[in-house]
Order: sequence, then structure tokens, then C-alpha cells
Amino acid sequence: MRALRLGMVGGGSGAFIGNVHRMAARLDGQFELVAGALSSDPGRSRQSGEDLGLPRIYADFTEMARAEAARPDGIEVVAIVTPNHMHAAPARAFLEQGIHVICDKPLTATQEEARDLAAACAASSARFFLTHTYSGYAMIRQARAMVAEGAIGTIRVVQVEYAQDWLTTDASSKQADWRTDPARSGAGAVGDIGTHAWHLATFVTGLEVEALSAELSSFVPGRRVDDNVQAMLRFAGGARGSLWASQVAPGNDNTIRLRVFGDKGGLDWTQDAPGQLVFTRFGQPRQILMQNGAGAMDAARHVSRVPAGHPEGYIEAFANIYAEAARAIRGEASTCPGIADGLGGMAFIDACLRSSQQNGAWVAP
Ligand code: SOE
Repeated sequence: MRALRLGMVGGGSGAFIGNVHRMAARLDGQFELVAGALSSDPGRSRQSGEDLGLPRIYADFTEMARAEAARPDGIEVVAIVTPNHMHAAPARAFLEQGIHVICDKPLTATQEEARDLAAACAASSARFFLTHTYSGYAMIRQARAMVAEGAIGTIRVVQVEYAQDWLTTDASSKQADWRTDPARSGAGAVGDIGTHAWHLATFVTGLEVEALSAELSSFVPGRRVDDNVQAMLRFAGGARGSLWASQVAPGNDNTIRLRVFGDKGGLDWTQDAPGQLVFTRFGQPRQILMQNGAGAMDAARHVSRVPAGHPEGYIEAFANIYAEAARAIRGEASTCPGIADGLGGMAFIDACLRSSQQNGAWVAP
């Protein structure tokens, strides 16, 4: 099947997530990167594009959107891997040209930008996708399918946590500087990794969060955004949960764990062992289900590439998001996160901020 022609905005030399997107796009041969505006600095954009051997290099995304739409061999999809405050404008520019968008999370830096972008999506013939990476893991898909078929019964408790330690001090870096600048990030941990945790909990359980009570903290003196968020969650149907996302948790590089408990059983997944899912039927021994192993469900097999015992990891999970975006673009069934997931994440951020400002009052997202 012909690879889709892909462009990229952001992700120039020295960037982190841009290179991850390129690896994910390349892994399954579904995309060919042919154009880029890889930096807001024209010189760095050119140098980065030349380093990657890009056929077409642009100084800015506005020119790229116009020029690529005018070419018969122009890009069909663009990946936006810029800081949060630079998601909305490029996404809108390409959507208006009918070019599909794959954007890193969270959706935008502000609620207003999110509303504007949702309107641009509604007005465009093109699709919009959001790279909530961790929903791409096969054993997260296994957990979602098991919940849906009733393997753990009626959900009662949901525990989700996402812990890092890279912002434990106020050390400056390219990655830290924009994430701790409210003008460029919009929010701190709650937006950067809290939305990943929120998406995992709602994606696996299929439950809506009806209300939450949150406390956002900024432990590092002088930090202008939150670096730790703890939230209690009330789900539709009566389930209760908690979400913890922190970037000041020494000993945690990128630790993610989701546990879901029902009246018949429980599920427990951690990114420390992403190819495993611990499943317990109440009253029976715990089972460790292995990716592509015995008990694997189609939803997990469809996003696995190798037989059981051959670990797949973060890049493969990211590649699953890209592969599902390609399937959706081709009109096939896909569970790729999209604009609704992005708006949900923005509503989660806003609700946490409102609740925390009201001393943990219960608020609706
Ligand atoms: C930093 O917290 C970060 O790079 C996030 O921005 C990513 O979304 C996450 O996947 C890894 O950590």
C-alpha cells in the first residue's frame, strides 16, 4: 500500500518528541516524510531538513501549508510536534487546506485555542489525530477489551498514576523551559502528563468523569506552573478513582500505572512491564497475560508485530497511533485518539485548575 506523504512542523535538531514521531511514522512503512518546517528559526529549519534529507524544506508552516496544498504530490498529512502554544495555528493552517493533522498532546495551551481548533476541525474535510501514545500499547488494548467484555464485572475503583522526576529542581533545559513557562505550556504536569493519565483511565474503562476534586502544587520555589497534581474522580455509573501525576517524584523516569477493579476482578498494567497485564478473577490466582500470548484478544493482536516473548515498547506503541491514523485516513476502522480526546483533556486540565483554585471543590470537567 502506498505510503502517505507526511510533513512535519517543529521537531528540528535538538528536539525530543519530533524524532520519536519520525521513528513511529517510519516503523510500519505507512508514511514517507517529504517536507518540513522543522523550526521557527529558518536557519535551523533548513539545517535540520538537510540533515534529514527532506525533499522540501520551509521557513514557516504557513508557506508550507499553502505550497504543499498546491502540489499534486504535496503532503497528505502533517505532524505537529511544537510546544503547546504552537499547536493551534499550524493545525488550523493545514486543516483549512484539507491536509490531515497528527498533533502531539495536549491539544493546545489555552481553552480558547482548543475551541477555535475544534471549529476548524468541524469545518475541514481533513481528519485530526492526537498522539496519546500510551493508549497504543497492546496490553492497554487488551485491558480495554477485557473491561468491555465484562471480564472484571462492574467497575468500582480506578487508580491511575504517572510519575517522573526530571523537574525535581529548577534546572534549565530546552525541554523544561517551555513546559514550565505558562505562556508556552498553558499548564504544568496536569497538562503535560496528567492528560496522558486521564486519557488512559477513560480509554480503558470507557467511563466518563462526571466530577473531580483536585489539588495542583508547585513544589519547586519560583515555578510558575504545577509540578504535581492529585485528583479524586467520580465516574458516571458510580465508580470512584484517583489520578496522580507528578514531575517531582525522584526515582521515577516515566512510570505509568493503571489499575481497574470491578466486582468480579481486577486489572493492573505498568509501563515498567508494558507487554504484561495482571488479571485477577476475584477468589482465583493472579494471571500475568503476555502480549500476543495465551488469552490475547484481537484488539491486542491487531497492534502487535512479533510473537509472544519478543518485547515491544514505547516506539512501537507510538507507531500504533500512527498506523491507526493511517487506517482512519484510508477510511478503515480505527481507535486513534482525535479531537474529542483532545477537548476532553483540555476540559480535564480546566477542571483541575478550577477545583484547585477552590480548595479542592468538586467540579464537573
Ligand atoms: C515530558 O514530561 C514528556 O516528554 C511528555 O511531554 C510526553 O508527552 C511524555 O510521553 C514523556 O514525557
